[in-house]
Order: sequence, then structure tokens, then C-alpha cells
Amino acid sequence: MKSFRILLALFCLVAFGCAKKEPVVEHAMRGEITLLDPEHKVATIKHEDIKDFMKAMTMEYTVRDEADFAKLKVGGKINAIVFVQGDDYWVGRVKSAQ
Ligand SMILES: [Cu+2]
Repeated sequence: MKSFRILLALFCLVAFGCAKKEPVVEHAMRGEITLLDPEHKVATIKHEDIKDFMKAMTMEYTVRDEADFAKLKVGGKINAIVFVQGDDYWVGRVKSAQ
């Protein structure tokens, strides 16, 4: 029975990433790009207040999507989404703003 339980746990992990994974929360963000690190796909963004998440500040964000990262230019302004999952966060759905 022990091996069955291990198998079941393994299946759960593979199939569902298991129930442990926290839900992804989305926050709308507006900001200006101040620095880009293409190698690590990290953008430093001077962002405005992000409702229910954080005050205005300049900080680094990972931009997971290659196509999103390609839209970024130093000095460019964007509207985007900050995705938050537990301790993890990243930026996506990037649109350039005026
Ligand atoms: Cu911040």
C-alpha cells in the first residue's frame, strides 16, 4: 500500500501541480522602464501605485513572455499586469502607453 500512496502523490504532483500551488492574482500596473536585462528577461520599472499590492517605486520585475519583453524600451511607458503567485511575481500582458 505504501508504494501505491507514493504513486498517487506523484500522480497528483504531475497532473495538477498539486493543491499546494497558490492561485495567481493579477494587478494592473502603469510604469516606465528604467533598465533592461535581456539575458535574464528582467526589467527595472518605475511604477505607479499598484492597487492592493504596493506603493509607487522603482524595482525589478521578471518578464516571462519573450514577446512581452520585446515590447520594452528604456524610457518607454507601459500598461501591464503584475501576476502574483505566493512569493513569486512577474510582469505580462504588456502594452505600450503614451
Ligand atoms: Cu514595486
